Amino acid sequence: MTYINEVINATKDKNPNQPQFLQTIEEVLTSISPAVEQNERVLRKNVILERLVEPDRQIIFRVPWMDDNGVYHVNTGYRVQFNNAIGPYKGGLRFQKDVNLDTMKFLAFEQTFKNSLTSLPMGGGKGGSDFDPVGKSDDEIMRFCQSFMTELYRHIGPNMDVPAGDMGVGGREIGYLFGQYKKIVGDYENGVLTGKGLSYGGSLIRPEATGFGATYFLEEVLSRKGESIEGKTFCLSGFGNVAWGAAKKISELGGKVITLSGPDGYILDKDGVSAEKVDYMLEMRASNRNLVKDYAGKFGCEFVAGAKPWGNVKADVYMPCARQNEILLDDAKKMVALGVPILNEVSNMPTTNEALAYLQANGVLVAPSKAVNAGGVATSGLEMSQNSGRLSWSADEVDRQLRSIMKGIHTQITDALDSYGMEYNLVAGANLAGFKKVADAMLAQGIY
Ligand code: 2IT
Repeated sequence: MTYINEVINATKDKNPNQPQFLQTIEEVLTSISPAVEQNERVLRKNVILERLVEPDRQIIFRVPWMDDNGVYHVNTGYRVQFNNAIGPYKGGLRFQKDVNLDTMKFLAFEQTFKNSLTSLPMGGGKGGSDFDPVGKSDDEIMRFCQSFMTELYRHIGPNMDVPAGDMGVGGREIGYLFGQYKKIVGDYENGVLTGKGLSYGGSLIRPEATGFGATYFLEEVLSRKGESIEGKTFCLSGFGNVAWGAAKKISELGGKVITLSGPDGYILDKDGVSAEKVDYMLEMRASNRNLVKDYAGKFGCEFVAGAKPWGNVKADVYMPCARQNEILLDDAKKMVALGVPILNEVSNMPTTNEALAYLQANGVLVAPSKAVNAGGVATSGLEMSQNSGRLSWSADEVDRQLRSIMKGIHTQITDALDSYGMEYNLVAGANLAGFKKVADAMLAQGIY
């Protein structure tokens, strides 16, 4: 049995109830086989793959909080510190009702490779809670964040572990989390969290960064074919922060976003989501209703209940911006039948492994999320740099660096593929490039 298969099998035996974690392990490890085969003796001796699939630390804690009626509740909090070979643990916090340890481990593992691709010194971590923010009042959100931080503070720090937002955690939540951290710790260490408000150490362009970066990455992919965003149609899912940034940049560059989605279904806006419609997405998120049909009500377009756009709406590019595993094998089949040529994954792991294999076998160009959405965490890295230097850069400066980082990620991928004599496969290339830096750092630092 190959080294990779041994490690995949052992990981399966050890984590039988963690399908999402196993999904990403299988996807990543199988695609780095050219690198592993080339250096197998050294990697084996140093148990690199075994160490790569075992988180450094998994913290699980109780989060009690009081609702507005004086009733107490208890949720579970998590922080998985996966790998700090190349820098302090870095990654978002997700508040969503179906979050569990499996979700946290898959996200933290992905984050390790993604952060490596940004070229900035950040290790991989992820955290969150099964707290459901939908329908909660502002005061309830604040009390939950305070309770969450009352435990988390002892595990994080500007040089140790730097959380940020993810689903259910935006600027408001980061503000409450930071306030509580500062109250407990005393020092004004604003580099402990990213995604902060501008008045207390946040970075311009961080809110837009994931969606902007995803669009810049796509520009690199398209430019290889002599194409651009202009005149193309896009199906997006979600309507949160990430979809908002993408819609804003795509419409600025002359593309047309024709779908958004929510847990209730999707909207089809043939005129395109642009200008004030993009701004309205922010209101939809702030309302805490979590319904996309509000958009159709406001702008008078079509709303399709209980469905996703995948395979139902034809477009030049699909950009899932909602959550993991939203494109299943059936969706992939319909997508191929419709003739959609490009899948630019923005949400983390939006495609199942079966769907991914089908798309790639049928000529769909898939750009993987760990490259495409890396602009979010990269700009968090730029926020950390500004905090360390006690500086704040202009929007143009941050945007320029973000663009150059996204271009650099694409170059790293093509360089990695070239070095193994492989054709243009962005999924394999991203994993190979992400792996190389982390593995080199682990080898250099010895077994610990
Ligand atoms: O999935 C992600 O990369 C994020 N949620 C952003 C993490 C960060 O630290 O900015």
